[in-house]
Amino acid sequence: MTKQKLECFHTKENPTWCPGCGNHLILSALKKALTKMDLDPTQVVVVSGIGCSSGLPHWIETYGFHSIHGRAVPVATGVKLVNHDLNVFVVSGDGDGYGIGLNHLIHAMRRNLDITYLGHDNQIYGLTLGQTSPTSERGAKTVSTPHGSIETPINPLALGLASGATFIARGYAGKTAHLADLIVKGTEHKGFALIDIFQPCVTLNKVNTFEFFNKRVYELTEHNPADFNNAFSKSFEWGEKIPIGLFYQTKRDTYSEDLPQLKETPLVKQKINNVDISSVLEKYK
Ligand SMILES: Cc1ncc(C[n+]2csc(CCOP(=O)(O)OP(=O)(O)O)c2C)c(N)n1
Ligand code: SF4
Repeated sequence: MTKQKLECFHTKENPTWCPGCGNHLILSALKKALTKMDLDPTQVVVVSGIGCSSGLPHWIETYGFHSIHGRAVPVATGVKLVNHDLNVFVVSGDGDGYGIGLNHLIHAMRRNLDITYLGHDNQIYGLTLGQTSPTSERGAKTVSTPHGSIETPINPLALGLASGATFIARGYAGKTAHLADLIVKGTEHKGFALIDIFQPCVTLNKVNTFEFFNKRVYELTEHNPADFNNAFSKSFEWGEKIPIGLFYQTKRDTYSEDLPQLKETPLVKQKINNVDISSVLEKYK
């Protein structure tokens, strides 16, 4: 196989995201990561839900599935179970994945499905023009909470730790090389990789901007990702300094490894010639 070039992943169409949106940088980081891993586009599937961020599969030359609101994880689960040789990515916004789709995310993490989850976290509903989302800060003034949100935001990293994800990281769209590196590590990890990504929405979120994050984010260096308790307390560090990087990584059998029917061979490669389905077909005649 010839080495993949970044251009292999470019589409003829350009993204319709607002100029300067953090999504452009995440797309670029994902393409860089796939190139770095020398993955063939036909071995990659990107599944999304609904939202600005969820348009991403249209703008990367791999297989893709733009599903419905909050349901990217069930679709990705189906793809992975049918052919676990594929590299499956989920792209989901904070409203899509941490709101309407949250139950699916929790169950995929505890099952340790071998999927890489990119949470485009802009702390607001972008596509529907600026409502408060599950990760909006307390006090956030938006079109749906003009007097300030009275809800405590979800902490995606702590949630991932509590739910059994085996790779938990946080990236920032403004640090594209660092993010690409996290995506490589998450993809190479066997098991559920949750990567929450700060993705400034330049049009609707005037608080959590590139300037806001540039001032605050720092890369975790002196941190042992095997230490669950430390990862948990680090995940709550939020204020003048906000950590990004790999918080936690552990090893556990994946869902496909524990399922005897899938352990040896992906479903699509199994011989089904000797299975008689004529009685089933008969029913639907
Ligand atoms: C069942 C259903 N409910 C509500 C909507 C409307 N809707 C579309 S996208 C969205 C939220 C998008 O926010 P987020 O997931 O944060 O993505 P972003 O646009 O910020 O990338 C909502 C509420 C819908 N499409 N379907
Ligand atoms: S509304 Fe926000 S999230 Fe949506 S494309 Fe524009 S900048 Fe990006």
